[in-house]
Amino acid sequence: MTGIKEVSVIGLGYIGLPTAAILAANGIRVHGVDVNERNVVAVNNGEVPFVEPELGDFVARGVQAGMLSASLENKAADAYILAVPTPFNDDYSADLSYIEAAADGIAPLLTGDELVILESTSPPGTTEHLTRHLAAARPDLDMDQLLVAHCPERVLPGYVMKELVTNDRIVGGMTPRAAELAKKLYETFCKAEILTTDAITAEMSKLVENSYRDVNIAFANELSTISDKLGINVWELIELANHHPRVNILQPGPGVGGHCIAVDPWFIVAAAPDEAQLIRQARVTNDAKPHWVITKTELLMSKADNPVVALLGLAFKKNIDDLRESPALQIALALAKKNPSTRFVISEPNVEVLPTTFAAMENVELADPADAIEQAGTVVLLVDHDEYADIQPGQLEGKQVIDTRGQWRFCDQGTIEEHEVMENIHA
Ligand code: SAJ
Repeated sequence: MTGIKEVSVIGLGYIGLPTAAILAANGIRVHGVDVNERNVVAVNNGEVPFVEPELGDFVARGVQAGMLSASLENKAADAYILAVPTPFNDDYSADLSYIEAAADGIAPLLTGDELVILESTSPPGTTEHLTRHLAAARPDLDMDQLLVAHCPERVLPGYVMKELVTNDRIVGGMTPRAAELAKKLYETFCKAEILTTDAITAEMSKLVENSYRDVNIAFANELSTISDKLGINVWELIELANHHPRVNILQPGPGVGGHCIAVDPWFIVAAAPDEAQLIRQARVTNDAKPHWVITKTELLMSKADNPVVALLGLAFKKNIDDLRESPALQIALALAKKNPSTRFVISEPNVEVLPTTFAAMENVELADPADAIEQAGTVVLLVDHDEYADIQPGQLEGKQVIDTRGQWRFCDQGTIEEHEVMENIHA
């Protein structure tokens, strides 16, 4: 038992809402707070304002059982979980204004011995900054009693409700007591190992995990451009190299999207600019990949018999509807803008209309994948959605093709210039 009966979760987004819902399912009364009225209304109706498998059931059950509610206003609780965004500024330093605003919201409610947990991915030192911010807002309180901890989220979008239970967690306390109490709270739903440490190590561990992945993807993306130059099929190359027992190269793609892997490494760079050379270069390499795909596509377009271009996928990764920070979207927008007289037929099976960023463009339309391919002389696969797995070599015959994800192994991303679909190459 934690002694914690009521928790307030500030920020009902991709992390806050699943955390609120799973706590509610495990006997904790949860009050969610969000600045967006749409989110608040949705939650109180037992609905989820975004796509995340299984979350809808949890929210509906929590609300029905009277264990989960939401509002625009903060409410006093035994523990507060802050799950608000930490975007970066133009100079790549972190924008802590959302954390500060959340702290300002709860400060008047504190009595002095509550647990305050920061879940937002944050630069090293942020939990301490939060503690000082609360202390400055409430000079009347004895801050030694206040228990502040950092417990970074590590769940993969699309698998959040499972990974909340099965992923190991790191809990870093400003004091050992804060870490222990936070650990007890997470034990109510997390069945994996919960490891305690200090706050700054927990902050760094989260950033390091995502940077590790970013560096590995940058290596794969660099291999894809090297392979292109040397006329090697990068997918086959990586598959072969990964047969070594100690090699595990990730997959190249059109770039790295999402709100985590493309952001978090910058927090390390900002904290240690002279030392974080490799981490910075990985960001630069991955950010350059969409431009490489754009150039490559334009080259293919100039060789195609038919001027229409099919772009397959806009999401930042497979089988999700999330278009934010998506390299596929970035590529599609840039191509359509740079080539106003070319018609782009776009497929994205997870959305019903094109995003408003395309609104002023008359040369784009949404279509299903088979239609898009049939109409086009150039086909660019940007996301490896399941819907594209069945596309047959025959459908691409005679077309210029670039497969940025290696979904169609019969296509060799490396030698696009002389590209003709190589039917039956693996037959
Ligand atoms: N990608 C590649 N090649 C790969 C793997 C991914 O190009 O081999 C691209 C994806 O297409 C996507 C981007 O990288 O554009 C990020 O996708 P992802 O699936 O690697 O990660 P996210 O951003 O969905 O979630 C990550 C996860 N972190 C790690 O795996 C270390 C997740 O566990 C974190 O909770 C999440 O970041 C977060 O919120 O920080």
